[in-house]
Amino acid sequence: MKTYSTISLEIEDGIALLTLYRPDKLNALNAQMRAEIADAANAAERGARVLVLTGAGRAFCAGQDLSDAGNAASLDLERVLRDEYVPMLRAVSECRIPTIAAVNGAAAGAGANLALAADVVIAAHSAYFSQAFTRIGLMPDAGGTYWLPRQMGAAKAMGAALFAEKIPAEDAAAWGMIWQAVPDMEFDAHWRERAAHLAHGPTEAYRHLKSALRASWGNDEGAQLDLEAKLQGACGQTRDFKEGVVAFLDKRKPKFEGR
Ligand code: LHQ
Repeated sequence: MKTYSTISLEIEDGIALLTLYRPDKLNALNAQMRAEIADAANAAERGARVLVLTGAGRAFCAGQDLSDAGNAASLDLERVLRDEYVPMLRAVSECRIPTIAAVNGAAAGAGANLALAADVVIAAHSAYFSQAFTRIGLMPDAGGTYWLPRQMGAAKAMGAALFAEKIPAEDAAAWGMIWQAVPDMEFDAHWRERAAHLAHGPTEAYRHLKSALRASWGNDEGAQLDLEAKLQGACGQTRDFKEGVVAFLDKRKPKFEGR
């Protein structure tokens, strides 16, 4: 397994666990970390059946490292976003296996939006999300203007972006921004159980449902029905579908192999 300097990646029992590992900086993103996250997400896609992103220490990720290269204000933001953030975000959002962001603490700026790039966000009750950007004179980036209105509606998205307040995990869940907020004591066991569930699921069906749900934003009903037919046709060719039906008829739990 490759070693990284700003993250760790462990793959076990079909679960790839990517831990952001700069705890003294609240896992703020520097250039090295962006490249390593992209690389690790690609490796996870090849070697696991689910990818989990989490943070070491008390935060998930505090967004752009504002002390990077001396001072983030001297960065060419457009270049950094295009060349470094986009590949990282797309490696997560377009990952062919299910992705979970296990948000253990603060998720601010690009750190919040990195979490939103995952398929499922599970947050500890003590965690929070902040579109911190306007506090430093920026607008949301790293996919925030794409995901926020889609996940929690235009009104909440606009408020979150303009006020840049901390949104507690439970509010984030109530507003539809994330999948679930769970008590701190249960958080670790909970996301591990969810990850194991997906790691033993019908991986091809997950892959197709992800692309269908994503495509729905740009499709009309007819196009979407057509896409569903095509992708369900592909699901129907898998061993997991056959196993699912046989297991149902045998009244037992299916044993999915992910193909
Ligand atoms: C940090 C950071 C950090 C460096 C905490 N950087 N050290 C994209 C393109 C390119 C450039 C521009 O930006 C973007 C997108 C973005 O992400 S912009 C938004 C960047 N992020 C932020 O503005 C959030 C900054 N951080 C905070 O507001 C706070 O740290 C939060 C609210 C996350 C947590 O507050 P506290 O729990 O009170 O912790 P703290 O502020 O004391 O931080 C602990 C340490 O972590 C501290 O270092 P120190 O040496 O004093 O212990 C901070 O300086 C460091 N840290 N965030 N983004």
